[in-house]
Amino acid sequence: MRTTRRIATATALAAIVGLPMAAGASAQGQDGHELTANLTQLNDSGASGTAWATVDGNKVDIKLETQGMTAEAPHAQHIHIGGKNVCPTNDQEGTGPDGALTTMDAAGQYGGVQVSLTKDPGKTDASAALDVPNFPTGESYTYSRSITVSDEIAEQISNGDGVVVAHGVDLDGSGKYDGDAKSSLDDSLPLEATAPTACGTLDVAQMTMPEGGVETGGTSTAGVEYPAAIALGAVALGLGGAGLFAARKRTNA
Ligand SMILES: [Cu+2]
Repeated sequence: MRTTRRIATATALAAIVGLPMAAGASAQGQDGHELTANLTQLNDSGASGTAWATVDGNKVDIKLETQGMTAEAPHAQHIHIGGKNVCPTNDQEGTGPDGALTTMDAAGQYGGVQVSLTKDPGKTDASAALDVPNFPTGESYTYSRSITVSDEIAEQISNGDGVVVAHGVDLDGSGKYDGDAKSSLDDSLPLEATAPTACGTLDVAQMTMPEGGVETGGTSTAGVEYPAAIALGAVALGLGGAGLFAARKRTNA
């Protein structure tokens, strides 16, 4: 009798301990505070990427993985808010040389900088929009940071009103940011340093942020929908980034 009671007690304890964990996991999904963005190229940059964001109160955890960026060059990156919440298309003509799209050319579409995705210890508000030393560098990089934002910005991002824009593209193939054309944001910088290179709208998540670090992100099965998302991504790679973007928009509509 005594043994039976002990087992029953242990089972009850397990149920009690297990319950909050299960409730927490489902509540996170139902709140709709998980968002993802598929970044596709602008300015024929060849750049692409994926962003995951989770909003919890005033805290935004964001992770970004990129490919095909201008190598050995810094990439300013931000959450833009306040436009029409859309990205320009890759073939949209701008006011730069040979129709290059400048950051300001598309401000009406993706809005202005509200969060600067700098590395620690860089500031993360709009004042750090061109904090070049604190932005990630390289052809493909992974960025991850927990950022505190205002109530208003947290709500806007939660609602799917944020757009992730990465900047910096070597338009003339010289291997670095140069040329006579000046940045639309700061005329002490070349246009190439700030021209948008990839853009994606932060939509309510269809895939879960990878657990843990970069190393496990690509193969994680922690999020149930993530393996399917990888398969979708692989198909879309064959079709080109724009195909994925169009497909996602139709799915969301
Ligand atoms: Cu930006």
